[in-house]
Amino acid sequence: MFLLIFFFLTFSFEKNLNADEIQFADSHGPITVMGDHLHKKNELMFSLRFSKMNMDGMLSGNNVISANSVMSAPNGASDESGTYMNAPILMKMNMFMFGAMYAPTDNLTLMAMSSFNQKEMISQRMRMRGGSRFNVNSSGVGDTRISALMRFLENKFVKTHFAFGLSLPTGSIDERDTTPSSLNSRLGYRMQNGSGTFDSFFVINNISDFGKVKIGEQFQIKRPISGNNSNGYRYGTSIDTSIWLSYRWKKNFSTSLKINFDYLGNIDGEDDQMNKRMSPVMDSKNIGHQKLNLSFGFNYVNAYDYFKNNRLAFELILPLHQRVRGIQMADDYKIMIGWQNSFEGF
Ligand SMILES: [Cu+2]
Repeated sequence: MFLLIFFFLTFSFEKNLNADEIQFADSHGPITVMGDHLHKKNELMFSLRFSKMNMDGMLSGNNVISANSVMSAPNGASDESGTYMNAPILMKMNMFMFGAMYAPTDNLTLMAMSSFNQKEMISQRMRMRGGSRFNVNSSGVGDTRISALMRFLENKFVKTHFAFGLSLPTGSIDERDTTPSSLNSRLGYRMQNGSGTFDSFFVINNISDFGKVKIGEQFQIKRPISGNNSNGYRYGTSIDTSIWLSYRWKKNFSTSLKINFDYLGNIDGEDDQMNKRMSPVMDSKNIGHQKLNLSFGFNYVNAYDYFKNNRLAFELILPLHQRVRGIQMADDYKIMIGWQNSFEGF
């Protein structure tokens, strides 16, 4: 990824494109917003995104709690009375996302997206067991999303489209690693790569165009449609709503400010290979949240002949408010870097 950016910056100082050949930087939304734009008939676009997310410490509801209190106070572990034997301290997630978009007509764009995940979680054992730390890792392909984006309205000031999509369970829900209790124990819910279910989702996306200033809104709702997965559970409904403001400083450079609300409902069922007493991350009661995030980003479009109209975008996401169900890790920050390139005439 960084090599790619390096080549992109090094070899792009050649000849300027004519002004009318350059794409507007803000014709795409912030890089973490998926399916924010349609393409013209016969246009094909490829994208690569890299994201890094850190989670640090624990929350009970919306209060920060210490690792020791997770393991000493009765926290309602499984049967409302016990304590957890381990507490997660830190979690790191890297995600590489690959996407393709193709427009068979001006009013319809098809989109497919998948990912590769690397996750690491560091936990602390209870004092009775020495209080030492251990880490577990997982990696693999995540779930794959396919969707159809349909134009609803487009004029000089407003662009609105809908999308209907399906998330396919290509990510594993059987990630395992060595823990103090077993050499090969199933890892907690957040360490798994997929949901294990077919999920349907619906998106409404709206852009208001005020010239150099644009305001975008996206509403997305997703829910499982295939019953419980093969390990006996399904995630609740999730809602993701974003509103962003972008400003175009130059034709090929814009910055954005985004507020995003992220909701996940309660889980249905549980993975009975996870021992709830082991850790809050293995207890199905500790799933579900409401989060409010603030993001800063930029979009850049290469305006030189080499790598013509290749896009580079970045976004930093910081939590403003988090309320979790039960005891869960707290989001610390997330960054995303993305590259996009479109081709005409297919
Ligand atoms: Cu696109």
